[in-house]
Amino acid sequence: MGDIQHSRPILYSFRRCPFAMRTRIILKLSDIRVTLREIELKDKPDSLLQVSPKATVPVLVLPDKVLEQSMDIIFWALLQSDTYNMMQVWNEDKKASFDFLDKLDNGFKYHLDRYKYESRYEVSEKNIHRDQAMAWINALELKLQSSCYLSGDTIGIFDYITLPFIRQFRIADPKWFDNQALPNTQKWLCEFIESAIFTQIMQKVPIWKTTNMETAF
Ligand SMILES: N[C@@H](CCC(=O)N[C@@H](CS)C(=O)NCC(=O)O)C(=O)O
Repeated sequence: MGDIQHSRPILYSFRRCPFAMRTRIILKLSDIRVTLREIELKDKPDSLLQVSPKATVPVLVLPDKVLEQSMDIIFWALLQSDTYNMMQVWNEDKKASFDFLDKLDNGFKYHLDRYKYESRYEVSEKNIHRDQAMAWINALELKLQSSCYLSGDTIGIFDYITLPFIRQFRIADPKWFDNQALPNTQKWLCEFIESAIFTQIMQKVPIWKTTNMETAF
């Protein structure tokens, strides 16, 4: 909480949403201050629906435009200030980068939802989706065998956009995940969960719609 500056961009966010998490990480690392409006997915505020009828989070409201996709917010933030030079590795092979993103946001996320939210989908297919998702994690494990991070020797954009989803995958069945032969992925995820940036972006904040309390983030 803190002194809210209304000239700041407004970020509609949901604490546990991996898309919103990755956006908050990059905003924080770019040192961009926003006014955070925490939402509940089941009870979205009208003002969010007005600026973004598709009604997913995150959404960033800027003076001249509304950014409705997590990666658009991330690219915008890194264009303002890329203190850790994160776009360099992204731009090295843009086609491969967008390919990676597609495998994460469409391929992996599809199976993750069907594994994690089994009550919404076919229960009998839960493990099929878990195994499909694992095929991609195994590819990450190989990559993490040859370099400390997905982005190379230092943590960067590929790690930050991916880690919140791997965390969610683990949470679906932590015991099972911890028993898999994924030493590099487990270490990488553990380091993230114990990091200062994770603590900062996961602080509990009041729901804006019900409390009228915005958060300086
Ligand atoms: N492609 C979007 C996906 C965002 C998304 O699907 N967010 C979920 C929460 S994790 C959401 O808002 N879902 C709407 C709902 O459940 O009503 C992005 O990258 O921002």
